[in-house]
Parts: sequence; C-alpha cells; structure tokens
Amino acid sequence: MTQTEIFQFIQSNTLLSASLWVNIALAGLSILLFVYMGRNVEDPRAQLIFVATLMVPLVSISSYTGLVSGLTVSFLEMPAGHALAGAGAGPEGGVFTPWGRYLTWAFSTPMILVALGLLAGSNLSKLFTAVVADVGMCITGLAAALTTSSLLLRWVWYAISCAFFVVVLYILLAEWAKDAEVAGTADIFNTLKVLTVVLWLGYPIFWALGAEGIAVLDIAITSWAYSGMDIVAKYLFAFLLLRWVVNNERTVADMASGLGSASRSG
Ligand code: RET
Repeated sequence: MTQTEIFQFIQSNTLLSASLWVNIALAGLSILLFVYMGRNVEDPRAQLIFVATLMVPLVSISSYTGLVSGLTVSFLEMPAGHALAGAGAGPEGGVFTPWGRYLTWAFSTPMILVALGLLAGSNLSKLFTAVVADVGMCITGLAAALTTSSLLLRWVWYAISCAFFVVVLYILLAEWAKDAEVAGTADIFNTLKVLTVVLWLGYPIFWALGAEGIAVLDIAITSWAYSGMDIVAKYLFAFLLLRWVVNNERTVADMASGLGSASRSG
C-alpha cells in the first residue's frame, strides 16, 4: 500500500482518524499552555523539569502527525497462528500497525521519567537506569509489533519489553518513592506515581488485546485506548506536575537531591 492509500484508509475510518486528530489538537493546546505557565520560572532545576515536561506534548504532536499522515503506519502480514494471519483490514491484506507510536514512545516516555526523577530527587544511577530501561521497553515493543516471521518471537519481544518495564516500575514504586520522602516532595510525587503506574500498565494490556496481539479489540478501539491513556498520561500528568512546580518553585530549588543542587554550587 502506498502512503496515500494508508492516509485515505485512516481518513475513511472516522473513529480511527478522530483518535489521532484529537491528540494533535490537545498536544498543540498543551504546548501553548505549558509555555505560558513556565514563563516566570527561574530556578534551574524547576526549568529543567519544565523543559523535560514540555517535550512530552512536542513529541506527541510529532508522533500523531506521523500516524495521521500514514508515514509511520504499515499494513503487516501476521505470522501463522496469529488471529489475523492471512486476513486483515488493508485492501491487500495485512494488519494495521501504527508502529510510529512505539517508536516515538522511546522519546516521550524518558522525558516523563526525567521529570519524575528530578521531582523525586533521584541520583544519577537511578535516573540513568530508569531511562535506559524505558527506552529498551519501547524499542523491544516496536520489535514485537514489527516481527512478522514468527508468532512466538513476537511474544518473546513482548516478554523482553515487559522485563524492561518491571525495572521502570521498581524504580518508580520503590526507589523514587523513598527518595521523594527525603526530598520533601512525597505528596505530589505519590499522586503522579500512582497516575503513571496505573496508566502505563494499560499500554501492554491493550497491546496484548489489540489487533497486533490476540486481536479481540478492533483497530479503532485500540487506537482510542492508547489515545485516551495518552491524554491522561501526558497532558493531564504534565499539567499537574507543572502547576505544582510553578506554585512550589522554592521547594524545588531547595530540595535535597542525589543529583546535587542545580541552582547553586557549594
Ligand atoms: C508495550 C508492548 C510490549 C510490552 C510493554 C509495553 C509497554 C508500553 C508502555 C508505554 C507507555 C507509553 C506512554 C506514552 C505516553 O507518551 C510496548 C505496549 C510493557 C508502558 C506513557
């Protein structure tokens, strides 16, 4: 299928295309809002949290533009044994695979973790571990979606991705939760931690249930599931975090952190 045909396929499925356009609109509004909210932030650590958080809707608008245009979507023939092997939605067969999502998660989710790690007062080792495990999770998730030779190997990739995810969850739930107590940011950190853990768990669940997994959910429903989770995990998350940072800039500037003080030396 050519890119134009994929573009037309997406546009002709109103439910599917709405799930993408709505995120382009919300990401655009979030970018404007966050730039405005951050206009007077002066502390370097607070500024770093702002920049990392602002990257989330910027990556998102790029991601969804890639999907809606058909650039980062393919129709892939599923391996033998897959529920949709030999079938599929494309005119020439194949299963709708929005692989651009998984690719761009490798850029957006580390920004979420950097913002959370800074808020928790993480040291560099934990921040590094969380970020590389997260990138590993996204790239092996991409590999799962793109593997068409063997059903078993699709799920092996999926399992590897889950192993990386466990590392991220451990740092969020155990390490950073403790660090945030020491840093004096436990309240806001715990709220964002719960929001993050609950929502992020939804992604592998919907991947498994969607067309690329066991295919009990249709592609438009799966796309809405991701888009809905994205709205909360990205824009609402970012808004809550940034609103807190603006109102508590002093706390951020003075907090105990394993990364040292970002604002003053000595
Ligand atoms: C995949 C499939 C393989 C197993 C696992 C996954 C986890 C994905 C997650 C994605 C989070 C994305 C977010 C995006 C917002 O920008 C790749 C679906 C574990 C946790 C928060």
